[in-house]
Amino acid sequence: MWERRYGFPRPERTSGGSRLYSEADVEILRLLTQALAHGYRPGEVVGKPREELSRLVLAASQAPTPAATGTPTLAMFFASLGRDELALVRADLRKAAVLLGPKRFVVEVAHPLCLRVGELWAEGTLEVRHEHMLSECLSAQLSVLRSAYEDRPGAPRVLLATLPNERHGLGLTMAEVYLAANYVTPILLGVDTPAEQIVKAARAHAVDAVGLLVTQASDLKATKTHVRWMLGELPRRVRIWVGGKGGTELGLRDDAVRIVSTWNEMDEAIATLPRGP
Ligand code: B12
Repeated sequence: MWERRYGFPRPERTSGGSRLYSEADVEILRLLTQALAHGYRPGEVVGKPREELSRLVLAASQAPTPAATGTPTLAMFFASLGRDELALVRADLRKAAVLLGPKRFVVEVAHPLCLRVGELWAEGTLEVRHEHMLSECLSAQLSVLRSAYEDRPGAPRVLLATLPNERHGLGLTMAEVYLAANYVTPILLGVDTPAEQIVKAARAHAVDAVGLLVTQASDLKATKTHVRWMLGELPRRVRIWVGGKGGTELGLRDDAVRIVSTWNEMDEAIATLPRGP
């Protein structure tokens, strides 16, 4: 349709009549996809040169996005939680997910809620039942979001797990949705997994990277030992991404290890993954 309407792309044809796209056109098409995801209409962007599209996509990705009208605030979630009104917490999570979409839901709602519930628990404002209930509600909502994505053949794959004795799993579920929303196939192995099983799973699923979540509750010395061992066992092309506050404290220096402590760093890590034809 774009060929007819905008004169772009103009693929060559094989002898059998199939369209044959140049590398340059594919790159422009990728940029166009990103521009559309930022809300541009095809008529505004198709036909623009590559440099202009790159600039426009970069600017759009850095622009602060206004909160969608009616999105429940963090204070509203904690007020409902404090009153044990779980139906309201669930309903507001659903509402936020619909209004914001999966990626913004993770970045603007799930992640801040996760961090704040930890603080409120530490200062004694919320009780254990509140934090556990919120974690359950968040996990359930994130799973719903994840289930909306089909695994795409040819998409890069990232295995997600925590090492033994690390039971904080919400970060993995957030990473799972974030990756799926970025055209990456996440494979969730789960928490408290022996290093040897992570390596076996990485091989069995032919993943491109292994994402480990390391919180401050992790035994950092043991984690370092496990990661070093895994580096020796994994195929050399497989990178290890380390997320979580503990990850920044590990002090691991290896080209195959990437510390992912912000969503921007997650975007950068995703950009390094191989993309199929
Ligand atoms: C949320 C949370 C919980 C939730 C866990 C819910 C769950 N199912 O995971 C609840 C409230 C239930 C909980 C319980 C406990 N917790 Co807790 N918890 C936290 C908290 C606030 C966040 C941990 C987390 O999930 N981090 C991951 C994400 C959410 O955070 P992030 O690093 O900012 O994420 C960024 C990047 O790392 C990246 N990312 C996120 N996930 C991933 C994953 C991958 C693979 C990658 C690549 C990147 C990535 O994306 C984000 C981009 O900005 C931390 C404090 C903290 N700020 O880290 C305490 C904390 C880790 N918990 C702590 C403790 C002690 C506990 C408990 C033992 C308390 C208790 N006595 O019951 C229990 C045990 C939990 C368990 N099951 O083992 C302590 C650990 C202290 C220590 N040195 O041992 C901490 C540090 C809190 C504190 N200040 O005391 N916890």
